[in-house]
Amino acid sequence: MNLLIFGPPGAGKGTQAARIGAQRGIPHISTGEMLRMAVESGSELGERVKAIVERGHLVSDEVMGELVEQRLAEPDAAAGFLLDGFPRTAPQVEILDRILGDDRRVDAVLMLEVPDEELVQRLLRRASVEGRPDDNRETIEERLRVYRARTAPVAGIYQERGVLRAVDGTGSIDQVFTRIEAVLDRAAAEGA
Ligand code: B4P
Repeated sequence: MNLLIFGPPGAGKGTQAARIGAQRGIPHISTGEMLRMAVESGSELGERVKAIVERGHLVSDEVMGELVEQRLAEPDAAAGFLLDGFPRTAPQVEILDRILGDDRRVDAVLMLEVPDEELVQRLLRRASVEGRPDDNRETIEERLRVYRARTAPVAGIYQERGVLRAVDGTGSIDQVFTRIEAVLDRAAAEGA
């Protein structure tokens, strides 16, 4: 299955994607993680994106498209993948369509729904545990603003294509995972 996981910052995308990927035997491809690794390694790409990510802004569609295209060309993604954090803008949807071409398509888009107050609490909690530079109150507000303005419209595109699957992202990590499994089993039964 070719899957996308979608939702606001702090909705649990990375958390759930790691489990889904392991359970279904498909690679979990997180664009946020790819960017953080580039920053940590001090590569030329890392130098270019560091300030953008730390301010909670979006890296350009062209750079993200190249990164995802290279990753999806690797052999482990041929039989299915779970993309986490991409596409994050309407132009990135078009880029993904082009990368997948006529032979591959997105089978289901999992959209995790969590109220804003809970998102902020989760990210502030993570800030105290992991110290990610983009997890501070000011940047979190900015990431939520960017999400509403630029990323939320992506859901409408996949809704129109009939592949969007909303999942309640509140409750424990196990509870959310159980809901996702049920949604994916249903999607598979419907021939996705
Ligand atoms: P991401 O890494 O995608 O950051 P995120 O939206 O915060 O999601 P993440 O997966 O890390 O967190 P999760 O919700 O799982 O992106 C980081 C940055 O990279 C972006 O701001 C942007 O600058 C850049 N970027 C990435 N992709 C891009 C693209 N395509 N185009 C342009 N720029 C791009 O979890 C959050 C916390 O909640 C965790 O601490 C987790 O433990 C906790 N949690 C999860 N589920 C929970 C639950 N059920 N109950 C309680 N806590 C829970």
